[in-house]
This record gives sequence, structure tokens and C-alpha cells, in this order.
Amino acid sequence: MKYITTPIYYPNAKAHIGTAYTTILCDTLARYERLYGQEVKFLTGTDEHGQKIQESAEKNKVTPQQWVDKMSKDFIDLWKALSISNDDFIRTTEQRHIDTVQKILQKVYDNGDIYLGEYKGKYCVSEETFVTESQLVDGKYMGKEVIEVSEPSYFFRLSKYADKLLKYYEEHDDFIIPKQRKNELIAFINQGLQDLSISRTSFNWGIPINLTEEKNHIVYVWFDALTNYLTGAKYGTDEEYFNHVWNNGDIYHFVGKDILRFHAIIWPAMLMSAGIKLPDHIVAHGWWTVNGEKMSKSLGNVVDPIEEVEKYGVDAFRYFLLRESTLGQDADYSENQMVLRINADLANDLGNLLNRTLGMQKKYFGEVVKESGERTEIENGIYELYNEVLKDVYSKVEEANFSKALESIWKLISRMNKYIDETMPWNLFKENNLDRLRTVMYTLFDMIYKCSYLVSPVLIDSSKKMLNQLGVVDIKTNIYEIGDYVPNTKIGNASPIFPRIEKKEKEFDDELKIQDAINIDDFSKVKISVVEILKVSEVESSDRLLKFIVDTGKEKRQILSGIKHYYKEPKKLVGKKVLAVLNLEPVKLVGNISQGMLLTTEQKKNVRLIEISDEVKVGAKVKW
Ligand code: ME8
Repeated sequence: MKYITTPIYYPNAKAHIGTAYTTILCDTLARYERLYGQEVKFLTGTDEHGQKIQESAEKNKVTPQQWVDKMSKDFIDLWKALSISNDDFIRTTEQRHIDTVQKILQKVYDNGDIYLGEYKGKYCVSEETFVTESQLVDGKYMGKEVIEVSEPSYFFRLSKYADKLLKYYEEHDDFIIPKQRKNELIAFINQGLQDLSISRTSFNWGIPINLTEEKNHIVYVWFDALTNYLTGAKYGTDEEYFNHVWNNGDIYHFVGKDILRFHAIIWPAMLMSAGIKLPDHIVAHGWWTVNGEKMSKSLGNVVDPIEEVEKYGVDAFRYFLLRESTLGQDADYSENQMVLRINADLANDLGNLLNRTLGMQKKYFGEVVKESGERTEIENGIYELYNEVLKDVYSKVEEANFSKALESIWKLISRMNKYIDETMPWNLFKENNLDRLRTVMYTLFDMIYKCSYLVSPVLIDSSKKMLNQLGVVDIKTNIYEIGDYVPNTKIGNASPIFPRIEKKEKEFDDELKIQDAINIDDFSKVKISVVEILKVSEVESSDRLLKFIVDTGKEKRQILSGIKHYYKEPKKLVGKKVLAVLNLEPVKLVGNISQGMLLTTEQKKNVRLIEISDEVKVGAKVKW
């Protein structure tokens, strides 16, 4: 049993490609696991309590409950549009969840890990997190406002779990995925873990705490939210189910890198305290930027996943996000790249393979696919490759490394395109070598059949269309049960499943045009080299110019530069290596000769010479 969870989303802002990405990763894992015969429970939902939600509701002049009812519906609709196959949707305002949170609190309290105290410090409402002084930059946390809080509070003894957490990381190498992220967690714990304030009294949109006589406390929203994973597994209400899903399940929590600490430090400590098994994997993914910039409302570059799906279709959109991102690292979204991927991978590699095959079949044998003749070494090699890919895809998927899994499938697709070029079925037909032609055509059909299944968790509808065109009616759910393509199948109608996006590509070409462009020959006429400044002096009768004597590696030269204003102590430039254009026509400026030009940068009216690090030798040429 694979238990796969997304973070539960704040039903506060519209979803963007970043939020959609976490859920698409989970959905892809869920679909691959099902395809490879595993039982899956896939949970997502909305995180509906806390100060941020209460404030949004007030701003919109509705009650918090009305606010979350409306907003969580938007998420449900979005997941439908993105073909998300979750089999549970949790809302933290549901009674089943409120009960679980109270059960966990009681457990942790009974275990002596909750005590009453006073929280005095900073809180960031936007991130719903307590903040220490050392986390502040210019008085802000991650660029966001913080407020002073001073209120009675229940605390969770997080500090007690530092060593246990470190030990757990050490003993479970596949707990944090990708592995490199473990180091930042260890460093954070080694700085010293403080106990965590887990209740609030200054507002009331949350789950009430009934541990002691102390009234008016509600649960801190992260303690509440993290518990959703237990609610989904029916903790404390259905022992058999919980054993199956949680205790005997392989648990994957997917998160963005910003919320890894909550999942890899606070959450495991809560579970240790409550005596519950820890999740098996926390998968932390990177950030999506748009055309190289951070996505933000103020920049107006937030990408709406629904708009993208309407433009490109859900399959291509999912394919792009998964193929273009390396697990754990940041990735960049651009329409240009999207169109290139669709055209190269989907239209050319996969789409053409299917189209060419169907076209040849019709021409050579008609609508019914013949049985294979005897396989040769080349076919044996292809079947070997398929078996490798079948295994490799699952192992990459288990590491949530979908870009690598897709790469592996595309190896097989490329191999098949090459197979057509190598075997040249048109020649076999011309030569009337029909025996060999039968084998080649059957191998093509069988491999496209197998590839259709391999890509089905990503290209959900398209894979069905592919199978339809191959004439397959009985679509199986388990890849180990698909068998081989059945000979004598009558093929369906061929029509392109991934049309090339021509118009777009042209638009991008136009966009790429640059005004007053110079060509590479023009540019290579400019000779730029590293020079060392030997002497600097002021030029009499000029308030702008400095006179430099530089070593070009071959000779000494005098170069004038109008940067006096920007260097208060020009003498300090002696010994520095900078860049100079050396083949500029010499000029005379206020009676002084200048044999070249020093290169500078300008930013906010501040001009600086471009300094070159010491390891680069004088005379080195600038290359491109
Ligand atoms: O954090 N690129 O919810 P949330 C990639 N309620 N991922 C991004 C992103 C971007 N530009 N921006 C956001 C919460 N995300 C809590 C979770 S779980 C017990 C509680 C990701 O709606 C982010 O990293 O603010 C997170 O995984 C997800 O979107 C939900 O963020």
C-alpha cells in the first residue's frame, strides 16, 4: 500500500503552477504505482484554519466558514481540470479532522510533551509561523511583515527530539528525497531546537484545545494541518484501515522546499511523541520561476494552470512540468520552452512514430496487423531495452524522479524511430521481403503499444487515444498484465494526437529578432583583453578623465577613461586587472593620446571598472 499526500493548501489565494506542481507530482506517482500493480491511497485537501484565513474572510466581509467553503471548492475544481486522481479530499474544518487533532493533542499531552507557558516574540501571519530574531532580515521574515505576539500558550517539547530526529535521518537514508536536502535540516537542528508554541488565544478561527481548565486556546495552524495525514488514514477511528494504510503502508509526503522543516522536523517529532510510526519519505521539490523571475502578484507574472491547460491541453502541460524539472531543484516556466518540448518530444518523437507506423501499415498490409515473423538480433535488442526501461521507470518513479523516468521512456521511443530508419520498411516492401516486413511492423506496433502504457500516468487521455488508434479496445490497468500486442488486430483511424504548434514557434522567432543587431563577424572584430593597471593619474584641465598606463601583456599603453568622478582614490586601482578594448582607433583627448578603452559597468548611476580575478593572466583574450 502506497499512501501519497500533497500538502493541504491554504484556500486563500488562487492556485498557480507552483501549487499545481506539487499535486501533479503526487498524482503522477499515484498513477504509476497503480500501473505497476500497487494499491494506492492518494490524499489532498485544504488547510482552512488560522489567522491568515480569518483575516481574509474579514476583508471579504464573510464568515471564515463561508470563505473556506467557497475557496476550497475552487481547489476541487482545479484538481478536476488537471486530471488529479485523488481518492480523498480533506478539509481541516471537517469533524473527522477536528476529532483526530484533539486525539493527538491528548496523546502528546499524556506523554508529558505539552506544557503551558507564555509566548513572547514575533509571528509571521502570511507564513503562519513563529519567527526568531536570527531569521529576520530588515525586520522581515522572507520579505514578509511580522507582528509582536505576547500571549499565554501551550508549548510542544520539540527540543526533546533533536537527537532522536538526527538519529532517524541517519538510519533512514531514503527519508528525505532528494538526499542533499538532509544537510540543511541537520544544520538547523544543530543550531538548537526550541520548544514550539502550539496554541493561540488572540483570535478564534481554529480547533479548540480542551486539555486543562485553561480556556480560549485554539490549536496552532501547522499542528492542526500536519495532522491531516493521520485523519486521512483514519487514525483512532478504524484500526484495521490505519494499520493497512499507515503502519504497513509506504508513506510519501510531497512538499515544496519552503515547508520541508515543518514536515521533516516538527511532524516527525509530533509522531514520535504520540508513539506513531514516521512517514517513509518526505519529497521536497524546488521552486518554479517564470521566464527567470520569481512569480509574484506585484510582477503580474503569476501563471494560471487553467489557462495553460486551455492552451496546450492537460497532458502536454503535465508532461512539460514533469520533464522540465529536476527533482529538488528550481525550474523555469516559459511558453517558448513549452512549445519546443511539445514539438520535439510529443509531436516529433512520439506522435510521428505512431503516425508513420500507422501510415506504413495501411500501405503495406492494410488495416489488419500481421503476426511477427522470426525476430533477429535487432528485435531482441529492442525487447531487452524494453525490459530495462520497464524496470528503470519504476525505480525512478519510486524516487519521485519523473524527469528521469520520462527520459528513460524516450530512450525507447528514440530507439523505435531509429529502428524505422535502420530497417527501411519501404525497401522491404519494394523488394517484396514481406516476411521481414511483418516482423518490423509487428515490432513497431508492439513497442508503441507498450509505450502507450508507460506514458499513461503523464499523458492520460493521449495514451488512450494512442491505444485506440492501435485498435486496442481492452485497456488494462496493470502494466504486468498487458501482454504483447495481439496480432490480427484491426487498427483504428490515424489522426495526429499532438499537433505541432507552428504559429507559436513563428511568434517566438519574431520575438527573437533584435533591433540594430550586429552579426557575429561584426562582433568578433572587437579585441578585448585583460590588462593590468600600472599607473593612474589625473588629466589636467579635465574633471572627468583619468589617465591609465596599462600592461597589455605585450606592451605598455596609455588609455584615458572618463571615470574620475566614480573613484575617490584612483591610486588604489594600481595592480588591478581589468578589461580593455585594444583595437580601437587611437584618439587625442585634451592633448593626451588614448590607445584603447577600458570596459565598465553602470548600475544606478554608479560606474565601476570590470575587474578580473587574479588567476587570469595579463593579455588573456575575452572569448565567446
Ligand atoms: O504551505 N513553486 O500551503 P500553501 C513551487 N497550508 N511550489 C510552490 C510555489 C512555487 N512558486 N509556491 C508555492 C501551505 N508552492 C500549507 C501546507 S501541509 C500540512 C500545510 C508550493 O497553499 C508550496 O511549497 O501556501 C507548498 O508545497 C504548496 O505550494 C502549498 O502551499
